[in-house]
Amino acid sequence: MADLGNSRTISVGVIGTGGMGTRHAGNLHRQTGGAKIAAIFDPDAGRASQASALCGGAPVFADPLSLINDDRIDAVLVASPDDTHARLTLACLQAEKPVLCEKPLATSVQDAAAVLEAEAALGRRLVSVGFMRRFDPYHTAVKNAALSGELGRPLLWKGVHRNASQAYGITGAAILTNSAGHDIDSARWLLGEEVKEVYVRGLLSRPELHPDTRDMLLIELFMTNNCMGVAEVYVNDEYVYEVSAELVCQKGTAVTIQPDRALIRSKGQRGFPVYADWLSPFQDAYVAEVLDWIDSLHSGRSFKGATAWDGYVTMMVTAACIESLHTGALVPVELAETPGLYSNHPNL
Ligand code: ISE
Repeated sequence: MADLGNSRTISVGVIGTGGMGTRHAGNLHRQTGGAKIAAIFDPDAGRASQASALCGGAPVFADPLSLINDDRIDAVLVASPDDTHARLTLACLQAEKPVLCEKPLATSVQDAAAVLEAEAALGRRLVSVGFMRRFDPYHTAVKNAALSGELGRPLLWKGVHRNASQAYGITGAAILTNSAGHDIDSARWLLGEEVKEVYVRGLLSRPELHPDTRDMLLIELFMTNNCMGVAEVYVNDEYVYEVSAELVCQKGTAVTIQPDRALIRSKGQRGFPVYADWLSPFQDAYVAEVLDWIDSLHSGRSFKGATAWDGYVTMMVTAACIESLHTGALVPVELAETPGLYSNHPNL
């Protein structure tokens, strides 16, 4: 792998230019001095060339593997569909290139474990995972309040995660993998503890939806050190994208507030704007995430966000949640000791 720990510009290839990949590409292009978008791939050529135009005309590649293996590319950002993440991340590890992979790291425990093993075999951390709430100023304020010690020991994490709508037919398992992974990561990160048992219940919110859909999920997490988490994940509320996280501690609480920056008075009403998706409310977090990633590549220090271990653990917990949803049972999460490669990470 090229030595990135100097002042030259890091050439980043972006794989996947849907809403998320295009947002990352634009943020990297506009906000980071030390990096440039040097390659784009998307199976939809129109989308790829639109993203390229946004980033100063970065070359569009014909396939993701030639992008990863191109000598001019120093680092890769993967924002393709969920079920391609593990395979593309493995290809980056094989090419010994740093990769920022959107969540989830994988869609099965087996694939997540394969990434972890490949990184362990290299003996250095090249994989970063895009759990962007770790960079969100509202979530980090809650984390800092807990770390200050002023609130006493955290007892309970409470999450709300709502989406306006989902594709017809989406299953509870897919919602747990794609959406609830954020909440699992948020609970681990804010409580500073691992999940040891899960209990999940799900409802179909309307009779006209596919019978296998479970779009209102209640997730209970029982953590190490005798604390707990509970999340409502409701993904068809028809009105808003909304996320919050609260820590209830022995002597106080801390909760994120929605990033509403203006009180709007209009049409006989006074209120706050709400967002249809996650891109605007988490824009600051996405920018902070890519800036930290690029800075970590320049300086050689660790990325402050989630590692392959966090991506793997989230997949382990997700698989337990899917089993609980399907069986109605309390399901244990059997985690091995944190491997040495990840044990010095400041963020669990
Ligand atoms: C997306 O990555 C998110 O950030 C949202 O919170 C989530 O609800 C959505 O399903 C994800 O794809």
